[in-house]
Amino acid sequence: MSLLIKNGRIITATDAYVADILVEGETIRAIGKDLSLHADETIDATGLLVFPGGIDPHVHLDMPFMGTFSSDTHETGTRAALHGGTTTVIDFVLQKQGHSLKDALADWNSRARGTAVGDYSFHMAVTDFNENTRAEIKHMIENEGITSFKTFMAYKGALMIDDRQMVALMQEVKKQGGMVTVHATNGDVIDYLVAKHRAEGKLAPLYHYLSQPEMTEAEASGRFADMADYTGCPAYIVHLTCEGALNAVRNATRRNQKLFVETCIQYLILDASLYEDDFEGAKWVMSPPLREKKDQTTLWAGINQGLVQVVATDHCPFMWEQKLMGKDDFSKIPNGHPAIENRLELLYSEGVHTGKITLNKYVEVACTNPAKIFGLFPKKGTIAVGSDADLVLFDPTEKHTISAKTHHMNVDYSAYEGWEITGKVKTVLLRGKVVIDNGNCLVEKGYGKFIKRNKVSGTI
Ligand code: DUC
Ligand code: ZN
Ligand code: ZN
Ligand code: ZN
Repeated sequence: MSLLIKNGRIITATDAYVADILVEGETIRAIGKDLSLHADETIDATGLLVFPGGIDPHVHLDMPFMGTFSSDTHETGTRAALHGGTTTVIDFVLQKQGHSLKDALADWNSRARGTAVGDYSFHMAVTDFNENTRAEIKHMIENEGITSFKTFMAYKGALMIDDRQMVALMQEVKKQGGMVTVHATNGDVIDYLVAKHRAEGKLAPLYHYLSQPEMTEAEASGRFADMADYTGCPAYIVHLTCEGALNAVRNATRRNQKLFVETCIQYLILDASLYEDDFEGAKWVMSPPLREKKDQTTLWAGINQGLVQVVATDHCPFMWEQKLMGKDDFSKIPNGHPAIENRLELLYSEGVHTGKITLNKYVEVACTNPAKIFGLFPKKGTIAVGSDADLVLFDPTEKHTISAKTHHMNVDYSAYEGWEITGKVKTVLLRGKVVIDNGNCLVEKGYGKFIKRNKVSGTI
């Protein structure tokens, strides 16, 4: 089966030019001007931009968390991702403290295999690093294609590891050719502030925000960077939100360290004023919380300076009824918000359309860098001969409005309800097949494949 995409404006992290793309089977066979090759089907992309399929390296699908499960399954979450132009996601397997990584992986495989609609991979969250876990790291990297290991410096008692475990994990992961990633906030300080606010009867969502001040993130980011530098382990900070944390990273770049930074779309475009409005603010209760306008400015600048390499989502949706678990106590509101479907269109509309970032930068942070950093490149993350034909045909002028009434995520509200967007995903190809056409999903559950990742070098 072959497919010719004619006359689209191809955008990669470095180039922008009008050309044709010949897709044969699952991969790109040729790219060129006015290709006069035979194809079984032709798509006219005149006037459209052609991006590589988006890669969201930070999503939580069907995840047990805070006494419930995130509401998107691997089926609904990856299908919604495809609607929004994201063809590959990296989801998190959570080790249970006292149990093995192997058991955790089996658990996630049983829910994702044969269910996902879009392609996916896993990070392994190490929540209990001991001699048994140590022996499993090599197996994960060499045999399972899982080359990144997530850690939490918060959520004590469930997910958090201490610094002793962190340094030991980093040494082992470095030895085996992997990367350590981190949720970098100071869990002890946060736990103290949560307890203090609760004791004072301050129970509204606003106090979720006030229990995680910028300092808690800046301190942990700096501490993590120092440990990574000491061990020489390639490292990655997920969902960095604020100026203080980015300044800690600036210090790390001075010593030429292999440290990458991800922010998420919400931290670029939403701010903490959303918490002022009674319980409605629960829609944006996530960790870390939304920050200030000055932090948005810092993050956009960080993207342009190359200090922030990735824009992800931390997609972790909960139904409104689940959010209501915390209606009398902010500390019981499940943390997370839905964005897997909206990331690319929001980043285009708020970033490229407003002139904050270039089209090339857009592709770099949403597609190419996640692929390079996490060992998916050049199979994924770019438009090149031999790469998977994961492509997004995008109309840069079409306007539309985000709403829970029309989104495809399994969640009954939108964190961006009523947002007017310029630019729309029209057609999406995943491994050579048209999976989304004008709002319709053309493949069934099970089309998505688990993608084994390569070892990481810590360079891009
Ligand atoms: N933060 C969230 O908001 N949700 C999932 C986990 C996390 O760290
Ligand atoms: Zn849609
Ligand atoms: Zn996190
Ligand atoms: Zn997360």
